[in-house]
Amino acid sequence: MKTFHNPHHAGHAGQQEMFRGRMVPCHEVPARLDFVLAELERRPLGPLAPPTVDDSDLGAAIARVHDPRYLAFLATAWDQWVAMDAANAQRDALPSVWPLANRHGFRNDVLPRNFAARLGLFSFDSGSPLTAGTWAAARGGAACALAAARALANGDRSAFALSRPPGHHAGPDFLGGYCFLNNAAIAAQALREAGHGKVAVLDVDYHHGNGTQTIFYERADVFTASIHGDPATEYPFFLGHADERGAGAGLGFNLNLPLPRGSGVKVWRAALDTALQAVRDFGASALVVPLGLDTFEGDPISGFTLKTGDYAAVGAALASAGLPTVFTFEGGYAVDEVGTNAVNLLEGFQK
Ligand code: SP5
Ligand code: ZN
Repeated sequence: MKTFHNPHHAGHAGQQEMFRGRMVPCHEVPARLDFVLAELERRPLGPLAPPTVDDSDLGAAIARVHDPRYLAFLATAWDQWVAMDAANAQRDALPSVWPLANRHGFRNDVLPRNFAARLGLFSFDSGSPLTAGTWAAARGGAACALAAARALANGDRSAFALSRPPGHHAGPDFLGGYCFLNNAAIAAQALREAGHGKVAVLDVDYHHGNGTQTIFYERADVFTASIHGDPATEYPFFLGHADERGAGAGLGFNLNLPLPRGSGVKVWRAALDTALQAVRDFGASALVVPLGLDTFEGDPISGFTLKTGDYAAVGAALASAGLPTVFTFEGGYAVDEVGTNAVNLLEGFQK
């Protein structure tokens, strides 16, 4: 399979995230991607290249899944942050105030004149620093997703969008969970437009793909499934429960498979079989897999116990769906092992 890697990823390098009342070093660091690249050099899956998509195509593909007001904010957020105070150029932007969306009549139709308020309006956590290079990196990641979808349209069986920042927590008009643009959703939408009538997204990151779920929640043409830590105890907490099945025309086209923290490979693989059966029943002709490796036992912020030796079989199980497949790189914070685990899975898929 071809791998598209994002040459702008390292420009997004947050310093710190908020955790339990303190600022701690970011988990989502450039070295994550470098470890995957290094492993791909040792064990190539196929050609490796930066994405070549033209700027206006890319802008259009992004605008198919994100709101214009959010994109206008994100494109200039860094400049707005620095305009607020020149000293901000040395610091990342993090939100500290949020509307209670859909509750108590809080408004989200009025764009606040204060930057901190705008940042809060378009985000849901204080763990996702916005830096000078964030927009270029996020756009480069989206370009990888679009290039991967196009590779499938040109007949490739699979493609890997090796991008960071990750994407599956980013919604139509919100960032969070280290994510800014939803690469998996961009790939899924591009596959729809390339002629696939039904596309499935099967999210295997430890965390619920709340952004992707939200983007497609009322649609019957994109089936979304996610296997993740139970939001009753695990991030992102406010979405990802089993009773969220879609709405309107999309009712029945979202499947959440929350598992207790501490779950091991046996339970996880059973959930994967359930999700794969649902993808078959849906009748998708293409698949997008938001590929998080934070199900790994050594992950510092997650709670499943999959082992390095388990991932090849996960890849083989995903291949058993028999569908053209785009993988997007999502979480996985055991930096030293993330490359081995990712390539194990992708090799298992390709065998
Ligand atoms: C893409 C992705 O995997 N995003 C995950 C975002 C998780 N952010 C919240 C992390 C909270 C960390 N808490 C555990 C720290 C233990 N030392
Ligand atoms: Zn994750």
